[in-house]
Amino acid sequence: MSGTDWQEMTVYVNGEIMKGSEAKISVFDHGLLYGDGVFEGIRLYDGCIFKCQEHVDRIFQSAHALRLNLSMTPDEMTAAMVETVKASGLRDGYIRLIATRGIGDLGLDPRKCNGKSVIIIVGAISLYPTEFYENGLSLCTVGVRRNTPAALSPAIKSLNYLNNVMAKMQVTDAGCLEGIMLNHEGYVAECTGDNILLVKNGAIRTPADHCGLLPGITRNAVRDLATKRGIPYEETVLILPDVYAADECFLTGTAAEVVPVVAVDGRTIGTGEPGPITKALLGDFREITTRDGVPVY
Ligand code: PXG
Repeated sequence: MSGTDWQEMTVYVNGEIMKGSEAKISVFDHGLLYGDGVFEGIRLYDGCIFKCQEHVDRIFQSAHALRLNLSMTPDEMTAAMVETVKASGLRDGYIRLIATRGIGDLGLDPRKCNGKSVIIIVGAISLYPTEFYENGLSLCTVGVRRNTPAALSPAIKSLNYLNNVMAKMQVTDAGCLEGIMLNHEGYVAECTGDNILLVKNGAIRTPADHCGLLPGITRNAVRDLATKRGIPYEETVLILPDVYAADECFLTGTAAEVVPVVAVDGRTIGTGEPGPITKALLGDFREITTRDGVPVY
């Protein structure tokens, strides 16, 4: 999403709801000082928080991996999101859920933190222009490798997103909107903020979690939709030539939904137009967005 009109967004900070222009957190919050926190990006479709349970589960898993005790239960977190969305009055939008280690001192020691910063931001969403859903995206491969899981697992959706930010700069320099990140061994991992999936001989192939990526909630939704259609779905190890030789390629993500890819590193993918399986899954996905979640109103 882009940061337009942040002043007018609705923000929850530790139990209080206010306008974006009034929301403040401490300069001593370790989320700011060290990226010591976790987050989720969630969509609101026609008054329904899409895959709410899955996102709440994932933020709790990310927090658990970082030994960060969230100051509320999953149900309380869902209730806080519902309350913030209601206060915004929006039916369609984007929800950013953030939890940090809270206020500490200027040292790293997490024991000194109060662990009490939960922030929820509700605002409008800016999407990829519709032409990309109709004509497809062109990707490049970036030089920045995805974090090695032994250092900081990409499966943890932490506030330390510098790996992705550095990659995104290369994407932008190359004149693209999204780009492929390889893992530390040179296998395909994912994109800077989206998962990547291929179609080859009628089957879907996507990098397995052990390749070092964020297992996307949108990707899981697409896996379930593909299974319903009887399309084989495999999580495996992929190299760039697999991508170049695919019949179809598409990305999944909360913001992107399902977006076709028609070129990678100057090679045309398939026919050079969004493929039939990609289009079918995009249609299926749009149908579940208002059903598969928690209704707010
Ligand atoms: N990989 C990464 C690295 C992500 O950050 C996804 C895959 C897709 O996961 P979901 O669960 O959304 O299907 C993400 C999530 C942005 C932005 O501004 C993108 C994400 C999160 C926050 C911001 O582009 N994508």
